[in-house]
Amino acid sequence: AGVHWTYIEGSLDQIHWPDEYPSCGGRKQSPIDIQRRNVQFNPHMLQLEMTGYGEVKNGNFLMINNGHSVQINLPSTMKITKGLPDCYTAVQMHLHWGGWDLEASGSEHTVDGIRYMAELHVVHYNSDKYNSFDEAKDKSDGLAVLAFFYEDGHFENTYYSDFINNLEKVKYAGQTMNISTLNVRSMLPENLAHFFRYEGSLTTPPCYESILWTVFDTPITLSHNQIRKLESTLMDLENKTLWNDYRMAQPLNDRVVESSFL
Ligand code: B30
Ligand code: ZN
Repeated sequence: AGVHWTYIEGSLDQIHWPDEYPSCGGRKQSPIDIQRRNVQFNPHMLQLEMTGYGEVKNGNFLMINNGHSVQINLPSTMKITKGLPDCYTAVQMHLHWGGWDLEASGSEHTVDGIRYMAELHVVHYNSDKYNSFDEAKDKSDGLAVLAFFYEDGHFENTYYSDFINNLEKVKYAGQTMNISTLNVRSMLPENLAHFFRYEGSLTTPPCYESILWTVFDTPITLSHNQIRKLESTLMDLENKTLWNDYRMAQPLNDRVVESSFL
């Protein structure tokens, strides 16, 4: 108690999360390694319908360095209305990444053991069944997260320019800033048809097993410089560079990963 959890260093690193947070030792934990040869094609899984993901102007969206990631709080007008068992309302999005001095990748999910450069999580709660994220976060049908991989390419992704430039303004843990214009759809891959689905957990303590995960196969491309800027700008709770904020793959146990494509 009193000790904040960490990823690698410190007395409450990810190996020891279950000591303080029992759910972290559960049988439906995230992330996982997705093995393509073992996924089950489900032709009934349709592409998600998302409303309110386009450009929002004159908003007031908080961007936060919370010491273990950079997060943008999302407007409740962003919803997933089809393609999941219920309707889900967006809460926040954040990223997980590697470290620039090691040229290390930092996605949480891996595919056939391959770790991507970074990973975006768009977090939603089940607004058909619950009144808030807090009420939903520990319920088995409470949350849905959309996960997207980043790879590095030759061209700058101009839809990420504002986000990357703003990182400097939330350099230190606890710093926040307001964003007035946001277009989440433009920050996602064009093709949203190919995805994996499975039942898992929050990838950080308290690791509640409450997330229906949708992991998209098509990555988002950022330039090498943009990824480097993400990996090197922010500082953590101890004023060290905030990097390698990913959890290792967890056992699949008796779960099945479904895919929307063959
Ligand atoms: S994830 O998408 O599975 N990585 C939370 C939401 C999504 C994921 C992980 C965790 C979450 O809401 N955690 C509880 C809230 N946090 C505060 C916060 O906003 O960022 C409490 C905390 O860790 O101690 Cu950090
Ligand atoms: Zn996450």
